[in-house]
Amino acid sequence: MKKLFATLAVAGFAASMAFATAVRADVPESEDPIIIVQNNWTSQLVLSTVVGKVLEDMGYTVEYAPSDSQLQFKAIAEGDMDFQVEVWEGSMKPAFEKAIKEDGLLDAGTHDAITREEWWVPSYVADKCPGLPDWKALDKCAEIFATPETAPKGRFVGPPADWGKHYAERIDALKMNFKAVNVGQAATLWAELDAAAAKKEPIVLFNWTPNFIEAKYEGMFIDFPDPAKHPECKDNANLCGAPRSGWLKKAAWKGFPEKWPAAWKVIQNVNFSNAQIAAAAKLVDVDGMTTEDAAAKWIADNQDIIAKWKGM
Ligand code: TMO
Repeated sequence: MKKLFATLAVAGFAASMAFATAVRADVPESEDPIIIVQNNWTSQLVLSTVVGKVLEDMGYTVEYAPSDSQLQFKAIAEGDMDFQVEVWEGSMKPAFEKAIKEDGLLDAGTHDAITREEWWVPSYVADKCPGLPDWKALDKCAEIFATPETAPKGRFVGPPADWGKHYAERIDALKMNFKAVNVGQAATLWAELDAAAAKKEPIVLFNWTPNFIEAKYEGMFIDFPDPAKHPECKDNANLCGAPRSGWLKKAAWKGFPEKWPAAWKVIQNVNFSNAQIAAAAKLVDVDGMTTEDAAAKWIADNQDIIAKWKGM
């Protein structure tokens, strides 16, 4: 009897050890680095660092790699990189969906945030151009947006090329009186906007929401034909604007769930709202923090949310 008890006790002890091992020593399930993609706009940089810090805190090795917004999806599908935190419908849907279909990229879930990426004007422009935000009204006023480079056509200040938007093609398809002049990086968009706003000069530029701009300037997106109401835009997207209520998703390498199961749970749970994304961008673009400091502050301010991601 004594012996049986001792045997049971040992078995029980061994079982509880095994349980403790399962909970703790399993993470990280692999020491290989989880490579998180960094793109070239602020909220993505801050929030990818937030996710990286959370995974590091769990014991994972994290590395960051810059990538192009269009080419990244195939690269993630092929395992060159493992996770991308902000996939925007308005600019990335075709490349994202192609990589899912052809290369086995994983859709790692949808954020609560509702997004829009579109031509945008600060509010004072509406006084100089009646009928906004309708695109035809904008087109009638094209000349007030002209610069020496584009006159007599209006200048549209377009995004960096890798955001995948071909506004020259939309301008052609809709026979608009504009010329697209693309910037090389996001900071140039905001420099152009600041310079124009200081003198209340007309400007129309690429912008998106959620973004820090909404904390700094009032303005409006231009309403192009709504793709939700124009089926012909399925065949020729250039005849329509971007989706007015777009999704925001996450993308991951197909081997992620098996290689790092606990991290996979976390990245599936990662879910940002419009306000959280705008706030992340504002910490850097308005408050002047570094990406690193902004991510640390975001984490300090959102402990309850991070506990939820971890299933705690
Ligand atoms: C992809 N972006 C949010 C910059 O439009």
